[in-house]
Amino acid sequence: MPLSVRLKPTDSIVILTGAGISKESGIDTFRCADGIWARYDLDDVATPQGFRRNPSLVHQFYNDRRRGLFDPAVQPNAAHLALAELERSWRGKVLLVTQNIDDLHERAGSRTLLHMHGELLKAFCQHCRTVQPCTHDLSVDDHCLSCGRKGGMRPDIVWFGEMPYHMERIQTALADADLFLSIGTSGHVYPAAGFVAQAASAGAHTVELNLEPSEGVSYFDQAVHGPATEVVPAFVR
Ligand code: BJW
Repeated sequence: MPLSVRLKPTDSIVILTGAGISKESGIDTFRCADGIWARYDLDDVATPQGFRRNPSLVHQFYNDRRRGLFDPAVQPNAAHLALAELERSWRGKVLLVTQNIDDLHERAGSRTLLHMHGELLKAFCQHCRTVQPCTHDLSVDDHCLSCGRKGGMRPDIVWFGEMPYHMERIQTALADADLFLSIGTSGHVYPAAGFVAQAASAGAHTVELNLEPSEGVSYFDQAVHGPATEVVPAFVR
């Protein structure tokens, strides 16, 4: 059903995306059978403790994924494009919150976008705590572009046990949302998995668009299951 049938033209929309929206662009998900956690132990590559134990392994993990973004075959798909078009055409507020660390929403044209789990194309200096653009491979020998010190650079990624970014802005938007859309996420990882309950308690209509029922499907008012490139454009048109 087109969004305009369900909402007033100035209503506020919050959209949460996860790895499933980028799957058809050639980027792996985490928890599918062929996903990233089938090849890597998350304790090794997605925790601060893992980084302290073996920084080179973690750099290699994110360097490979960063290089993947420059593969000419990796492009925004119809779902990313449909969300960018929704933001351009909707008169009310649209906030796109992504758990993804790729840049496909930006490339599709989305502008009001928060990366709650960080970005592959940024690095963070643990010495001076600055965030810097990063399109190259990182290593333990890198020097910070800001303070010049060596050995403190890490990918600007939120690992397990760390506080996701932009939480205040996200909570404010959820409290004001009339529609909450969750797209391509399994609902395993908090706090993102809790957003549906927060939006619902604020009175929003909540919709899941995912390949299959997620962990939290029962919390949604409505669910449409299928590939993102089909169900997202059809839902937001
Ligand atoms: C398609 C498709 C197609 C496929 N079309 N769909 C016990 C209870 C509750 C919480 C905790 C707990 N113990 C620990 C915690 C906290 C922990 C947590 O949630 N752990 C759980 C595993 C239990 N969370 C944290 O530590 C977070 N921080 C935190 O909580 O801070 C404290 C805090 C307190 C209070 C308020 C706020 C904060 C940090 C989480 C960091 C997550 N980091 C990662 C890795 C780094 C980024 C990276 O390397 O890319 O982020 S983990 C990984 O999972 C990644 C993702 O962003 C995240 C979510 O995954 P996502 O996107 O859902 O992907 P998948 O693969 O799981 O699902 C894909 C879906 O797409 C599937 O459903 C498919 O069906 C579907 N699909 N093809 C449409 N074509």
